[in-house]
Amino acid sequence: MRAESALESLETRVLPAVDLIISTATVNITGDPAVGSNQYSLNVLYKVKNLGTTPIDLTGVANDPSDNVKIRIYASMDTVVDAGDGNALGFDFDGIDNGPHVIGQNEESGLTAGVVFNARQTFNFFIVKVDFDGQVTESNENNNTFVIDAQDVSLVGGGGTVNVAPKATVPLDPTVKVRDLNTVNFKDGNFGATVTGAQLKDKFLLTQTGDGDDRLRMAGKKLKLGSKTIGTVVKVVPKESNSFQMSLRVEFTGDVNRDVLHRLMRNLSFRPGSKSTGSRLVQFQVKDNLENLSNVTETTVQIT
Ligand SMILES: [Ca+2]
Ligand SMILES: [Ca+2]
Ligand SMILES: [Ca+2]
Ligand SMILES: [Ca+2]
Repeated sequence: MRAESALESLETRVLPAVDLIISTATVNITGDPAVGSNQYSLNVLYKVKNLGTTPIDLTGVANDPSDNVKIRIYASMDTVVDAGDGNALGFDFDGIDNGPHVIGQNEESGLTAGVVFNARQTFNFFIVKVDFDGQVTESNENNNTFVIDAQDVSLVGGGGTVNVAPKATVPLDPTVKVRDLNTVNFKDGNFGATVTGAQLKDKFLLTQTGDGDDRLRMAGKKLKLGSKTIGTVVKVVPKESNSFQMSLRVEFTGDVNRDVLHRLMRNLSFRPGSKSTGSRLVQFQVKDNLENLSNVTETTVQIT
């Protein structure tokens, strides 16, 4: 009898509690901006979990949004939500409001959704926050955020083989694209191309594109857009002492938007010497304005 009453009094001391967290969240790029735009298509996924002992109804009365638990995705320079952090998407998420959606202890509820997002340099992190407006009283109000680092830069391209005759010229990767949600100006970053297994007289060439203020070209050690110098070009020619590795790197010293970077990468060409033979491995890599390095793309050049 004594043991039983002790157990009963222990049970009555366990306070009912709700504790919501974001147990997982991801943001993936599913579509790239059109020329002149910075608008990406994204797929957002999140899951809300109840760590508390009391079940919680996430949507309550059907067709009444006022009692729904809402999730907001903030855009923040740091990993903490504070007053200056805006709503990254311009709207909030909640569950389908067609009646109660109850989650008990350790149960999850979430969604995946396609959204659009304008890349910008005024944030580094997405922060997903459940119950951002305090609809529910929780035993822990300080664990409601989930931080997603949005600083990465990546390249999509490479993988193929391009054929070129000696002394002819071929663009190395005419459809390569850059993805970066928090860099729209690559000033202070760079672009590098490396050719392994080069031979004497192999060369890089940049095909000139655009007219007037939009004309992009290499002039000696300068990358020029119209009359403005926007980059410094460092070329290494193939020779025995560097194991016949040739490279080209452009350090961006002026404004370089996504479209200009694309024109640079897509119009960078390779010209083998008149006696060149064999194949070359070509690698591209980009560094963004925050020193983040992209993946390395690889293309093969076959001299035919
Ligand atoms: Ca919580
Ligand atoms: Ca509701
Ligand atoms: Ca912040
Ligand atoms: Ca970036």
